[in-house]
Order: sequence, then structure tokens, then C-alpha cells
Amino acid sequence: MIFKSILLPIAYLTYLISQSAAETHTFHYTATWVDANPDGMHGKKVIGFNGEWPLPEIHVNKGDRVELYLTNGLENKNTSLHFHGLFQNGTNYMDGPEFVTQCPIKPNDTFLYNFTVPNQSGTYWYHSHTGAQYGDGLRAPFIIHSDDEPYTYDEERVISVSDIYHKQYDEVTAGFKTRYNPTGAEPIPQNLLMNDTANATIYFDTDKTYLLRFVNMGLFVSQYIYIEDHEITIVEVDGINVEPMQVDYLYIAVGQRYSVLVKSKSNTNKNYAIMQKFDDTMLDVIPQELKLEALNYIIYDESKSKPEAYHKKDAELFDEFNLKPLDNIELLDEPDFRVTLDVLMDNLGDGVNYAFFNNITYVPPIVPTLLTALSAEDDAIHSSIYGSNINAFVLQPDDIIEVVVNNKDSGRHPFHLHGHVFQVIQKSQAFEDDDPQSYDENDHDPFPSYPLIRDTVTLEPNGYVVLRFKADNPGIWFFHCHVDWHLEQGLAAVFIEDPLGLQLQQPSDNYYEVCVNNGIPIKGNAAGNYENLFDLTGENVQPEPLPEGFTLKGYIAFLVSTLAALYGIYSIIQYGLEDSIQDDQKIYENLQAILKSNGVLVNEFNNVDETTRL
Ligand SMILES: *[C@@H]1O[C@H](CO)[C@@H](O)[C@H](O)[C@H]1NC(C)=O
Ligand SMILES: *[C@@H]1O[C@H](CO)[C@@H](O)[C@H](O)[C@H]1NC(C)=O
Ligand SMILES: *[C@@H]1O[C@H](CO)[C@@H](O)[C@H](O)[C@H]1NC(C)=O
Ligand SMILES: *[C@@H]1O[C@H](CO)[C@@H](O)[C@H](O)[C@H]1NC(C)=O
Ligand SMILES: *[C@@H]1O[C@H](CO)[C@@H](O)[C@H](O)[C@H]1NC(C)=O
Ligand SMILES: *[C@@H]1O[C@H](CO)[C@@H](O)[C@H](O)[C@H]1NC(C)=O
Ligand SMILES: *[C@@H]1O[C@H](CO)[C@@H](O)[C@H](O)[C@H]1NC(C)=O
Ligand SMILES: *[C@@H]1O[C@H](CO)[C@@H](O)[C@H](O)[C@H]1NC(C)=O
Ligand SMILES: [Cu+2]
Repeated sequence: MIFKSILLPIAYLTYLISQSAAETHTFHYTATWVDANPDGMHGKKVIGFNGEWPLPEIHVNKGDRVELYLTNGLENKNTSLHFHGLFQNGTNYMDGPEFVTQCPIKPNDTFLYNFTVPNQSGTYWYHSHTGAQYGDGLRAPFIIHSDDEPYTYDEERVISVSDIYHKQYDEVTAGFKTRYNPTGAEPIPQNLLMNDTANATIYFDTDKTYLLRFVNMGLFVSQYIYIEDHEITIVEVDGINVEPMQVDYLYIAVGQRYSVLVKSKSNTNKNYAIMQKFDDTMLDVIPQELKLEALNYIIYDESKSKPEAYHKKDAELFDEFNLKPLDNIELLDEPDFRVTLDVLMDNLGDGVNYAFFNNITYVPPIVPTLLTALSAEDDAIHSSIYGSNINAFVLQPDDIIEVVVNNKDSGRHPFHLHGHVFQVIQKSQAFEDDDPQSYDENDHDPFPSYPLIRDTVTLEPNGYVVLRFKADNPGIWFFHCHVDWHLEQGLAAVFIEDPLGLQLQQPSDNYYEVCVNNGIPIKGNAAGNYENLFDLTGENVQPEPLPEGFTLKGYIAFLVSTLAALYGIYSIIQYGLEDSIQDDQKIYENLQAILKSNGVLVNEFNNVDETTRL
């Protein structure tokens, strides 16, 4: 490892110079549908900028200004843009998530994203924050360079990874969030992509140190990454420099980033495989045709043969929790305020499977939460005005906040917080379904003295994580699972941080125009009432619960495990959904899929409808 040992004053001077040289990067992008065939297996429409896809990697320096004009050229879709990981300190209204900090941009309208690149550096990305839209390609890396990077390298390569669905995002979403998918089985992607293609080629020269910046821009599945016969050393996670850690492979959840140093070979005798693999434990069903591993190429010499697939053996387990930030940032003090969130998946009375924090599934408000805060004057400090269905928590300025997330679900959830990085002070292993573990503040492992810091962390099945951060960034900050299917199911909370301090922030006219053009009220509580902010009449709320004492999932699991006759399950579903049943055949077919995914082989049921399997 080659570490720069520069004297602090010089580093500071360099910083000042780069400050004074702050540049303004102006982009004019129109998002439109573009024909592509990302994995070479299936053509689909993706979302390009100015007719081009993949979208451009954006490279900036700390302190630069970004002025990005986004015109929505998608004829019948709203859009938005989030810069994942950027603090947006002072510009909360540029953060992007629709109905949280901004109004969705309607077709033909233009929104100006105008912000200063913060005092952060490393690997970030930008993506649509409108439904599962980024799955259709509206996402790309965003790299912040800095003169005081603590490691040296000869060249950098930005390598995105993702999962791809052959169908368009709205079709996949529609097939997922329906009563015909009562277990909430996530749609299975068709393929893995690296750098937005299959069989990606990455060129290496001899005797160089490369900084490879990995970003998982996928919608759903975490990935393992490993390189044949090359050592990889992690130096940055989610924009935080860490003590170099050599690993056998990377494990990247959606939303996460890792920069690694890789030393290239001294000869060009051979080319090498760079592999990616699905974390298949996240998949409810593994279709026969799904390839779990994908081969990509590190090419030293194009005239030599391409590498064969490489399979990692005897790899040492990798746990993000063991990464230590380089800056020796100490464990934050005992919290002033604790938010405890219990994660659960269950069905509501419409038969759809939802995700809950403390029994509340996130439902977007009528007025974007930031606009409620900006228009509520002194009442902005009351969490109730933000609505009863967004899991709003008001945070006091400069408090130390502790977020405890207990997983009462068997899924793996990469949780992401906007506007901050957090310390990860506890991260449990996975537990069995019949033995979920919650965090116990009186009985836990010791906290690390210098905890891992990042903006997206994986919560293990039936386990817990405990996070801490300081509320020093006034804003409305979304906290949500980055598995987009779980976000669509409502796995989100909203932190209302220092709302009175936030009121000093003044969005531009353009910001308000985009709302008005899209018919969205720009003041009032979650329901759009402004005369009485505590009157939430007409607010958006979650569907009614299932009838008393009835859980659909429980019944299905019980009956499947006892191999009960299909007819029995069918009638219970019918009972649960009551009069919402319109299409018996669809439900019947979906049950076949559930039975299959639970390992029940029923020969005559092979002909499962496409929409239930995706
Ligand atoms: C990628 O490589 C695999 C074999 O590893 C092959 O089956 C597939 O056709 C290749 N795809 C493209 C687009 O070249
Ligand atoms: C776009 O947003 C507006 C305002 O929320 C909404 O009425 C409209 O249905 C949205 N359009 C689509 C295609 O979702
Ligand atoms: C968008 O604007 C163009 C002209 O500027 C117009 O022809 C088109 O009809 C508009 N489309 C929509 C959906 O409003
Ligand atoms: C972007 O914001 C800065 C700071 O508020 C302002 O000076 C500048 O005029 C804005 N740019 C545009 C194009 O509106
Ligand atoms: C930028 O952040 C670093 C620590 O990450 C800190 O040492 C430095 O003082 C900050 N600079 C400014 C101008 O805030
Ligand atoms: C990824 O693909 C783009 C073109 O889409 C190319 O410019 C870039 O160099 C590729 N990245 C790597 C690491 O090969
Ligand atoms: C969620 O609802 C269940 C059942 O009604 C109840 O036992 C539990 O205490 C609730 N959890 C929270 C955090 O409110
Ligand atoms: C935001 O800016 C304020 C004032 O400059 C500063 O005290 C605070 O530390 C910043 N927060 C973050 C997360 O950068
Ligand atoms: Cu999740």
C-alpha cells in the first residue's frame, strides 16, 4: 500500500487552491426512452439522456457547483433525480425523492438541480427517485475527486454493477404489488450487468495500481464480486476512506459503493476473469434459466484468449462491520433521541403484501413533506402534521440520534439514510425465522471505538442494526430500504431534522413551478390543509387491515408445510380477500407459483402465468 504522507498545512493549502478553482458544471439533459439490449439477451426500452444510454458518469471536485437541468421527455411518466450520498447541506430541496423533498417532474417539464458539491469525496451515484424507474437505466456513477485522497493509484476505473429486468419497470411493479402475489415474492431479475452490459471488458496495463470504484446500482439483489488471481484491498466505502482491508471478494448491496486498489500483473501472458454472483439467498425462487454467476473480462492483451469463468473457493468471510474509517472518528456520544423501527411484512385488506416500520407502511403524502415543513411556520415541529402514514420523526438540532432497526422479516435489507452518513455500532448476524432477535440496550456486544461509517448498511434476516448520527443537517431526510421492491411496499421513514432551521432554506421559483405544473399543492399539512394544520382529513392512508385474527401469510405457510390440498388454501385466500376477488384463474395460478417456490412439486401446474413469475 502506498500512502501519501503529506503535511497537514500542504493538504490544507491544496484544499484552498481547489476551493478557489471551484468550477460550475452545467448539464442539459432530456430523459427519453432509448432502445437498448443491455445484456445481449433481450431488447428493452431504457431511459437515456439526450438520446444516449448508458447515462454519463459525472466527475466533479469538492466545492464545485452542479447545475443540472433535467427535462422529462418520458411521455407519460413523472421523474426525479437523487444524488445518492450527497449531504445537500443547505439545499435539502435538491435531494430528489418525490413527495419527500420535491414534486415529481411531469412530462415536458424541466427541473434545475443546483447545488454545491459538499466537502465529501469518493464514489457516489445519481438515480431517479420515482418508483422503480431507475431499474430502466436512469442511474449512473457520480464521482467526487479530492486532492487529499489518502491513497495513490495510477488510474481509476468506475465499475457499476446491477441486476436487470427484461420487462419495463412499471410492468414489473404492477405484477409485484398485487393481491395475486400475496407472499410479496420479489420479482426475479433476468441477469447481472457490469458497466451496464453483459461480459464487460476492463482493460489493464502491466505494473499499475488501479483504483476500481464499484457501485451497485441494481434494484434488488446484493452481489459478490471477485477477481481471478488479483488481490483486492478496500480503501473507501460510501465516500468514507477506510483502513486498507484486503478481502477475497466484495459483497455489495444495492446502493452501496466500494473502492478497491488492485495491483496489475507485470506481464501480459494471460487475461483474467472478474466475476459477479447474485446473493441467491435473497431470491424466493431460482428459475432454472437464471445464471447466478456472470463472467466479465480483465484484458491485458486482446490477442490472447478470453478468460474462462473463475470460481472462488475457500474465501474468507467478509463483513462490512469490520471496516474502520481512516480518520479515527470516535464512537458518537450516548444518544439524545432513539428511533426504534421494527420491520415486518404482511398483507392488508386489499390482499397486497406490504412492508411496515412499527405497523405503518409508508404512503406518500399529498403535499411533499419538505413543503409542509416550509409552510407550517412554528407548527413544523409537530410530527403529526406530516401525516399518519409516513413514519415521521422530528429530530432536534445537534442531537445524537440512534436508530435501532429490528428485522422481524426473513429478508436482507440494505437501509439507506439521505443527508447523512451514520456510524454502524451494532450489526447482528442473521437468525432463523422462528428466532428473530431484537436489539437489547442492556445486553449487547461492546460498541466499536471507531465504528464503520457509511450511508447504506445491510440488515440481516431476523437480526438488527444500530446506527448513530448527529442531527447537524437541517432537512427532510428519507430513511428506507434500498431494495426498491421493499420501498414500493412502503419500507420507509422520514426524519424531519431541525424543521425551524430548515425554514431558512429557500427553494427557487422553478422548484415551486414544477409542483404547480403537476397539480400538487405547495403548502399545508400532509393532506394539503393549511387553515388547520392538525386537521388531516383527506390525507393518504394505508388500506384497512385484514379481518381480525387473520394473517394470510401465516395460513399459506402453515398449509403449505402440511401439504394441504390446494382447495383449502384457495378458499382461505378467498375468505381473506373477500369481495376483492375478480379473477379466480390468476389466483389459482399464483398459488401454483407459491407451492413451487416452497418446493412442492405439482406436475400439472407447470404452466405458471408469466405475470406471477416475472
Ligand atoms: C457472455 O458470456 C457467456 C458465457 O460466459 C455467454 O453465454 C454469453 O452469450 C455472453 N454474452 C454476450 C453478450 O456476449
Ligand atoms: C405524475 O404526478 C402527478 C401528481 O402527483 C400524478 O397526478 C400523476 O398521476 C403522475 N403521473 C404518473 C404517470 O404517474
Ligand atoms: C411537450 O411539448 C411539445 C412542444 O414543446 C409538445 O409538442 C408536446 O405535445 C408536449 N407533450 C406533452 C405530453 O405535453
Ligand atoms: C444556483 O444557485 C446559486 C446559489 O444559490 C445561484 O447563485 C445561481 O444563480 C443558481 N443557478 C441558476 C442557474 O439558477
Ligand atoms: C472537510 O472535511 C474534513 C474531514 O472529513 C475536515 O477535516 C475539513 O476541515 C473539512 N473542510 C471544510 C472546509 O469543512
Ligand atoms: C464502461 O462503459 C463506458 C461506455 O458505456 C466506457 O466509457 C467506460 O470506459 C467503461 N468502463 C470501464 C471500467 O470499462
Ligand atoms: C404492531 O401490531 C401488533 C399487533 O397488533 C402489536 O402487537 C405490536 O405491538 C405493534 N408494534 C408496534 C411497534 O406498534
Ligand atoms: C451542515 O452545515 C453546518 C453549518 O455549516 C455544519 O455545522 C454541519 O456540520 C453540516 N452537516 C453536514 C452533515 O455536513
Ligand atoms: Cu428491503
